[in-house]
Amino acid sequence: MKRLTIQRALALTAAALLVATPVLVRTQASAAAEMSEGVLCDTDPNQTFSLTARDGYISTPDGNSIYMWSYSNSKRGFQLPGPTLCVESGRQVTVILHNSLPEATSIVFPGQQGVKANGNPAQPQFDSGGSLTSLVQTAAATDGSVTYTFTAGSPGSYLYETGTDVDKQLQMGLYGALVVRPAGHPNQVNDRADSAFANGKEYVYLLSEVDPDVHLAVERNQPVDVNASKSRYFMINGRSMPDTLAPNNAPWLPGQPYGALVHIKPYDAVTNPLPATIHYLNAGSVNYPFHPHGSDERVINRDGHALQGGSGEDLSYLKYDLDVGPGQTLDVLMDWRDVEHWNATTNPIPTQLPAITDQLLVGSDTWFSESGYLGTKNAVPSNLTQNNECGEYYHIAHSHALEQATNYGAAFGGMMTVFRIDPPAGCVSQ
Ligand SMILES: [Cu+2]
Repeated sequence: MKRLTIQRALALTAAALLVATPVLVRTQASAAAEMSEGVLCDTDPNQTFSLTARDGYISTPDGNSIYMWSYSNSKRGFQLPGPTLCVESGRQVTVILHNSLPEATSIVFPGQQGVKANGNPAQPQFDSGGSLTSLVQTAAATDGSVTYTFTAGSPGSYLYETGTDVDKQLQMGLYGALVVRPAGHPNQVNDRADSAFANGKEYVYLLSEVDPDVHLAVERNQPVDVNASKSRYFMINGRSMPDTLAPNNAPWLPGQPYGALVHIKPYDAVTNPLPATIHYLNAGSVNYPFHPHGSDERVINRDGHALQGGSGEDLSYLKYDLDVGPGQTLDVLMDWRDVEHWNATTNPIPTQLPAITDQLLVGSDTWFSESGYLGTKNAVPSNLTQNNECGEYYHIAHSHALEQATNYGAAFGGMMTVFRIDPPAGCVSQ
């Protein structure tokens, strides 16, 4: 199976919205070795990155193909979003931008101080008539380049994005994530010890949107009216549901290398004490009220700064709906706690679960394991396909602006993914 179908996404979401029971999803775990889960960082010992602004295409789950502009690692091909750059706080960062696009472009680093462009202070650019042409020095069209340097600021996540013709170029895809890590503490979000996260359980959710009409006009070299723009696709890491569930580097999404499936085990004070972390970044033009089901998340950073008082008081807070504003970043810690400890023999769920056929939109397949117990996988009716590996749970997570949870208006899709919770012992297929 090359791709999760809309039908499955629909069934998944319907199940998640209607019943507080586990639903099923097929992951691509059996695929090639380079596929993975969680953040994929570009790193460099000298914190020097060479990016090329180039064009390419992304695919959407409804079969569309959209012309994009984006930053890529100069040694690799087109990708959306730009590479996730991971650096250490307090050290110099160098970003060399090469431009292969037909117009000038640039990068701004919101939240970073003392940015220089070709050794001069980064500053707005004006034409001879005094009109603003760019928020920062540019790389000229077709083959220009510019080098930006700065000292990486406080630990947390930041956007990097175009500072030139921003309404158009941001819509076209010129954005990426910058993760600044605390010096000496790569497994903490910020300098606070209580921001530690579990090894390998770090996720970036770079949220954005696409109006395909704008992209078609740019591809055809026609005039663009960004004021008339209406976005139709809403994405996490350049992908829309159900492509968000596919692993990193899924070969059928060559220009969209970053997945968005959170994959964890329940909190346990001894065996799994640390939470996962998710970095939410909004590269779009409207609020994205991102809404994970199943558990709150603890917001510990906003715009790259720890939420704490002047004396280090903890000002983090639990939130069920994360309102990520345009240009904003939120870093959260999340875990999943088996609060009820339901157990089929020692602590059974005190109600009769309705039959599968009463709960789901049943076609030739299903997501449901026929069991509400974590780690238990019951048989499904003979006409249905069992997609559950080991009785794992799935919780839907999506934009609660429901038009953003669509692919060109078709529910359910868009800015949506799932959080997968495996049984405490891990996932052993039954
Ligand atoms: Cu919801």
